[in-house]
Amino acid sequence: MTKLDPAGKPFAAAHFIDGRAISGGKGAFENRYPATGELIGTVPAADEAIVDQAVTAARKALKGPWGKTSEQERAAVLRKVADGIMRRFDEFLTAEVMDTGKPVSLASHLDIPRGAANFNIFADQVLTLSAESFRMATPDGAGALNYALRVPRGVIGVVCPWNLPLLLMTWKVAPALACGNAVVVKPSEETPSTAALLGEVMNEAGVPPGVYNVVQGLGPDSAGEFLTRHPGVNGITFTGETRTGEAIMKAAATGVRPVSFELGGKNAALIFADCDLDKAVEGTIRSVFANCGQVCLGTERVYVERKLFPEFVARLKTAAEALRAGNPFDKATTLGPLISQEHRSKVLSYYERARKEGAEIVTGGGIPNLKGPLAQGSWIEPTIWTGLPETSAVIREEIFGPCCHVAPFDSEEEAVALANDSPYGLATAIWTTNLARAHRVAAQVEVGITWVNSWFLRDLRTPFGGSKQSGIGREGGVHSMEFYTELRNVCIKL
Ligand code: NAD
Ligand code: 6OD
Repeated sequence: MTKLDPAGKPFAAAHFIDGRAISGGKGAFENRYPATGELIGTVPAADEAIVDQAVTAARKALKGPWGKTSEQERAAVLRKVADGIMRRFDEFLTAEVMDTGKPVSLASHLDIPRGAANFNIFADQVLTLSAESFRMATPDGAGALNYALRVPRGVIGVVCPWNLPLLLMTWKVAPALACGNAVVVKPSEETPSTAALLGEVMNEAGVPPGVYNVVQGLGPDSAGEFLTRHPGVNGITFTGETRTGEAIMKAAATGVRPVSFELGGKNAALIFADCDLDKAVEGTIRSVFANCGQVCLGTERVYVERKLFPEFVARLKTAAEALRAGNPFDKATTLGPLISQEHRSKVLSYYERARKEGAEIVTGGGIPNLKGPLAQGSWIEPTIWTGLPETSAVIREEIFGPCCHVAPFDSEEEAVALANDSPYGLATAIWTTNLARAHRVAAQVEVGITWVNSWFLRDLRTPFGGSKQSGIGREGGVHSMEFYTELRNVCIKL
């Protein structure tokens, strides 16, 4: 047990198949606490046989009572799952913090409540789900009636990242189950625990065995690849890096399986001189540094109208330096570590690149000097640069760390052009008090999600997803239901 964990033994992650936690497969991988680097568990990695066992259990469940449930019955079960997460809040919180190192101040407000909220919103959605009908004329005058039936797709493969593990996994599992599918989840190898713990909650809520399954493992030549190329999987939903999405899309091509992808981003914030400065600084600090910058919607490019530029950079520096790194279980901690030493090396390589390319380092740029057990964790300084050319890899590539580059702009047109100059198109934050400008700019930025005077403010009924290389499809509200069901038209000659 780690010296920093006040809540007891971390949850031991395993596969969860047909209603039971099981181990086995091909070897195992380590689960480390990012704040200290301590080993907190050894997790079995699924081989092809384990993945096949999970997919077979899911197929069998679809043929059992689950396949005959009504929308009302499934909504009631989903609400029990939401209640189960809230009842075991502290266990989920400890497991998530131990896996990720994120501060409890964040996980207790975002990750765990959203895990429960995802089940409640899709319990609501499934009760109002409809499909169209059309009457048509026929030559004999009798006419015909068309109506569409909405049916579950079948077995959904759910491949998840490590940054918001419970939130992003349940964002897909909840609508998939609401629509009557069965799922096989592949959590990230960095964060195996909450998906396994959710298996216990599924049992407590009365979800039949085989409806919710979890296979642990890595990506290529491991559980991720075995799951996505398994012919018993009818659809794949994935959140993660764009390059991984390309590999999964190739796997899905065999058997022509549909995909829904939420991928990477290199998101811009546009700060106009007419903004409410306090709110713009506070919002930008959150969008750059929340979850130690490991949020796909996070800002890594900040563009500020020139006359506000010096003051905004100075305010951002002060606020970034006030972030408090420390024990994630301490409620006053506002900045956790990165997910792993490997990820820290990647982020540090961009810090080095920025230095070599002549960036002005406004703050940060290195590793903080933490004492005691934290000294072995994957900590990194929050970092702000200015002065790099827009062609720099630091400005073009997703870093996924607590850092941003700030550059000035002179006109609204220039701000829009800068925001759009990216292969990604996930999110933009616009800070202005000019409502006409807000509408004008929001209509021109090539992204799936635009926030005006806010960031990561989520109504779960709204379409969520990315343009360009940031994703395929939209999830959220009725859009999730579109992916997790198939429409079958019935034409009745009257
Ligand atoms: P990742 O792509 O490395 O891994 C995601 C998952 O895919 C893991 O479970 C991994 O094991 C699995 N995987 C890897 N290779 C695979 C393969 N060949 N076949 C099948 N599965 C494979 O992503 P990550 O590092 O876990 O997460 C960070 C990335 O996720 C960032 O790029 C971030 O922007 C993105 N992300 C996007 C969103 C969004 O909503 N658009 C949300 C969160 C994270
Ligand atoms: O809020 C959500 O539904 C969502 N998918 C958030 C994604 C955050 C990315 O890190």
